[in-house]
Amino acid sequence: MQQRKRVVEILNEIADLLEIKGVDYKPRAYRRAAREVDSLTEDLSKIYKDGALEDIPSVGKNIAEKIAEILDTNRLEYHESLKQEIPIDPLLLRVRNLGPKKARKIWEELGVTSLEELEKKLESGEIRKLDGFGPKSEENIRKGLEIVKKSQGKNQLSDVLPAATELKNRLMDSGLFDDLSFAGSLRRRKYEVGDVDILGTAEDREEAMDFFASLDTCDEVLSKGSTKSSIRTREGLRVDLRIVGVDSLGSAMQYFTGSQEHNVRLRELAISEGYKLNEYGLYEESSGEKVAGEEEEMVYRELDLSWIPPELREDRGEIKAARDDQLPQLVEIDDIKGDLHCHSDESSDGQIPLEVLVKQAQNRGYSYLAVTDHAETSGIVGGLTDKGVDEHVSRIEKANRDLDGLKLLAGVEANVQKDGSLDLTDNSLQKLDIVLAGVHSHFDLPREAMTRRILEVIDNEYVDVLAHPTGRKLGERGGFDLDWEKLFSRARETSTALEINASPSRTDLEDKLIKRGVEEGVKLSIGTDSHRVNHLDFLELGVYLARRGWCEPGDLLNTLSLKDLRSWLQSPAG
Ligand code: DGT
Ligand code: CA
Ligand code: CA
Repeated sequence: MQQRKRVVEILNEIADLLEIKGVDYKPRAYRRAAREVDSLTEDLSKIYKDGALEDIPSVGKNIAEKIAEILDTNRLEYHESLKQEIPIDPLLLRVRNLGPKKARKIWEELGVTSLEELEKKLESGEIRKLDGFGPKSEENIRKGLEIVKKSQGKNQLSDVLPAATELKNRLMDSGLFDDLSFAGSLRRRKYEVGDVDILGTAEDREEAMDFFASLDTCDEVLSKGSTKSSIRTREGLRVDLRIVGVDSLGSAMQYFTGSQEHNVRLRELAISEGYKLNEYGLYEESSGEKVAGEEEEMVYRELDLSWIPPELREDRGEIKAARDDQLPQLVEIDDIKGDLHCHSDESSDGQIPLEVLVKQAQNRGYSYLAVTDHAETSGIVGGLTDKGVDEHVSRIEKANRDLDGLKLLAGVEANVQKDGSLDLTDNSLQKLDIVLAGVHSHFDLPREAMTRRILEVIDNEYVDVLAHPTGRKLGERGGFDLDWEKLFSRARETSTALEINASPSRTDLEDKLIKRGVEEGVKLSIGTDSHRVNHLDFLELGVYLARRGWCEPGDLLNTLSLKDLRSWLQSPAG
């Protein structure tokens, strides 16, 4: 799993470096291959073992050999030599508004190869003096830089969770541990995770730690002791393992799950109630007697709180809610009846044939799946036109005739134009079961204009769901500047759902805004925005995100039965 990521990363970096060199079309070949490898559902090392690398679409002999070298040695000579030639930190290229041409220019003229140097040159005003840059471009680069800096050292949950789970299973399989769980941000299911925290008990701590440090995925042992050890894996992920005593497992879980803000608040409460709280237990201040430690739930219980699901532990009112017995009954994966944002191969950037979408939905036991292809002008030619909508609807109808227990919804992801209008006529929109509308251009409008634009979309009687409402892309661009109060209340009034886009690079709405939406009584809709078959798995991430946003089943469209969903979609306000 992680090896695949490493291959994808290297292929993309090669493309970046070749672009900086000004090489033609080769970069595109590497990028295409990277995309294909990224969307494989089969294990890459198995494909390699079977000698079938060249069967991967867009992978020819040359790239196949390179992939093999990465799988064998975890590095690639060709990549290393390119990096020598062009010493630019790949992170620099992630800065929005700094394409390969500009990156090359600031490297050649100002010697900038890293984020730090870029920041210095922005501050000294040297960037704006370069040909083709100017104050506006300086400002944009500065914004882009902030975003890349913020995501530095963070990993997406979608990458970390499978890798960490595999590692935890291997530890467990050794038979040396009695019990192992995730703690930290991973247990809280944050969409970006710094390091992985694993916590457990073991009879022979030394032996257990020796095993951990000798895992073949371990690239470097950062520290090693009998209660805590840290390693860096070959894929660059840092993992902290803590072994604690059985009698303090619960309080250690509580402490190391965090968040730090939640812990500070909890400790304050404990003190005000006459207790002392740390990772070893909850103690009565006066007598020193330990009243909880073995079980996490008891730590909360003794403080007169109900147990707080880890996703809520961010100091956003969860402790008061736990005290008042007002915690939400969070949505669970089993409550979900379908995916409301998927692209078939009718979208030019989509790759999933309709039959495959059907199969995937059936495998997951969905009652419905919305096929929401792009409309024509979403910056991508080859989307649905008004004429295409008729064909799309009849294709979906035809597919539904053979289906039992699952229905496809004929949908579209229409494009929001600069003035808030859509790129399909009302006549087309009304033929569809579900209409998503999303912004794919003009991301930088000032607050007032952007708010007016989005309200226009919400007011459109045909729009059911506002797709990826903030437009953010992790590590690339921030969300729109919007008047959220207005937006939430109008969405509620018009029964327009706001999307929880589960695609890892979007995670949009984010948890804080989801929570506010829930408080305002707005409906939310989880969609994976699948373009490749393995993207359908993102649904799970969408549920974690919804839980972090305090969503109960009733807040989501995805928990409705097909019948109720249809009537919600058809009701005049829906
Ligand atoms: P990350 O790794 O940056 O995604 O975020 P976390 O939350 O996993 O943070 P991490 O790995 O540094 O520590 C795990 C948990 O341990 C953290 O959520 C709360 C607890 N913790 C660690 N250091 C401290 C501390 O100095 N004070 C308090 N109150 N809690 C701490
Ligand atoms: Ca952590
Ligand atoms: Ca840690």
